[in-house]
Amino acid sequence: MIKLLLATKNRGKVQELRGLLGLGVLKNVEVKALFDMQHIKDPEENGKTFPDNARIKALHYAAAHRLMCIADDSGLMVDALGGRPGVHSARYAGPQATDRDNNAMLLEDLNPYPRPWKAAFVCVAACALPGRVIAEADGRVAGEIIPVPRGAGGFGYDPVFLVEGTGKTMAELSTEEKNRISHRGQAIRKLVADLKNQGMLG
Ligand code: ITT
Repeated sequence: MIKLLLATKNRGKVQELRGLLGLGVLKNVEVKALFDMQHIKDPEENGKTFPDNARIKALHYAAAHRLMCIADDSGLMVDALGGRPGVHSARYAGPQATDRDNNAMLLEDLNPYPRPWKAAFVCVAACALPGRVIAEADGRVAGEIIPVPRGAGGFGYDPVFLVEGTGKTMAELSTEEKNRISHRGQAIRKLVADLKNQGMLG
């Protein structure tokens, strides 16, 4: 049995990643999350890009726990804001910001700009063994920010992100529907295909 560690402290991501890696996608693989492990210090996420930060997290936890690790660095890029909040999405409204704080700040910052507020969710997933990154993949989904949040699913900016071509916000989709189209779903499916090709996962 191979142990695979999901190197994230975001419970919304854990739920989606478990859905993406479960249901027979992986054989002989036990999927663990950081919450199941002994606590270790977080890495400093000081990369300037999504791939930098995904690698930092995957390498940090792979070395600390001596396990194969998958990390994801993701965020929202808004055209009118020149691509912000980007890699700073988790802490847009400050170091202790909640999802609600971040959404409020985003809508405040977008207020002066004419709609539509075009945006995209971006994700880079990295897989590492202790000391080396063995696979990396990305995903992107287009949409627009709406001024009044809708839906109770997902996490983060999902209630204000209207998914292109669906008429629904990400928060109005079930986890399965979100995983089918999301930035994270795309990245993880590519990552898993690569790892299977390499014979690293069954
Ligand atoms: P870990 O680093 O522990 O994985 P994190 O939440 O800090 O958790 P990131 O640094 O990758 O992770 O920041 C991602 C942020 O981008 C996240 O907190 C949300 O604010 C936003 N985000 C990413 N994917 C999202 C999604 O699917 N739906 C809504 N918001 C998302």
